[in-house]
Amino acid sequence: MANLINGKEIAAQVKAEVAKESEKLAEYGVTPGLAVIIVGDDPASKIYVRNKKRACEEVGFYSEEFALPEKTSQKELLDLIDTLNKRFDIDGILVQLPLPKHLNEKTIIGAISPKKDVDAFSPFNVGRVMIGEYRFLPCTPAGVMELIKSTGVEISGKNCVVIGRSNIVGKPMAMMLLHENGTVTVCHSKTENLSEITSKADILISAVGKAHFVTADMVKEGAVVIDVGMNNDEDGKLCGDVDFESVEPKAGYITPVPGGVGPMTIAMLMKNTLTAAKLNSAVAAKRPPKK
Ligand code: BQF
Repeated sequence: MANLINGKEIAAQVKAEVAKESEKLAEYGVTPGLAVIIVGDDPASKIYVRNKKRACEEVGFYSEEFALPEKTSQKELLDLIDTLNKRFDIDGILVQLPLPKHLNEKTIIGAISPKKDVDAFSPFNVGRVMIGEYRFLPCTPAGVMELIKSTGVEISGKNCVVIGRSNIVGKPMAMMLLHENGTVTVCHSKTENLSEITSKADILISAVGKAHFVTADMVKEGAVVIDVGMNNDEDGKLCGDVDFESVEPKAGYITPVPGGVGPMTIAMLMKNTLTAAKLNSAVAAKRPPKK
């Protein structure tokens, strides 16, 4: 039977550390502030935004939600980001993805000041991750790294297989595992002999978006299995990519869904917002805002 990796508990530990540091900043009159922009009314996005706002409250951050209508224009959104880039009380800016189709995601994300880009999605911060010199790591892969570390399993030299090659999870995940000296393979929808590759993985990370995608035959005995998937099963219940029932007995360590990677994504966002606040308050101290 696998050891269950308790993402909720580890996320609580990360948030407790952030809260402690947030208290220290308060002594200097600094309250980290996060702006969350949501366009339209996708129900899943609304839940994610609520989770982020609640986490801000838990760690003592200021948060401001900008719930914009579906029909918001590119210019309106860019103007809002420009305003937030300049505000001294806002340290982190995040645009909840996906955006409605008439908005250009690349342009909008690129408009966020790199110093406030707490999702680390802008080209500058993406490039920083590539060379291993970053202030912010993208929240989901950063959370996955913490979960792997919690097992005590060494990454160095191990076969690490990532299924999925998105800019948000798969690609940065592979880069971060590589920085930890993993031997990294990235699989995707065109990969041939997928199960042959995955069954050699000491550390297997699935970010596919299909329920029951990873089955026991694809998993090496004793492997660390990290499930990044957020899907609904046949009964509409939240589940990951991993067929938990069959994989769990074979894995060495496994994350559940819910309560695995999801809570860590939120915790790492809090960590990034704290980092941003430290960065931006140092700037503010040098250039106090004009009254
Ligand atoms: C949990 C996300 C896909 C696309 C865009 C806790 C979250 C989820 C699950 C959460 C996610 C997924 C977020 C749990 C934020 C993670 O208890 O298992 C928290 O809020 N997430 C997002 O903002 O955008 C997404 C997944």
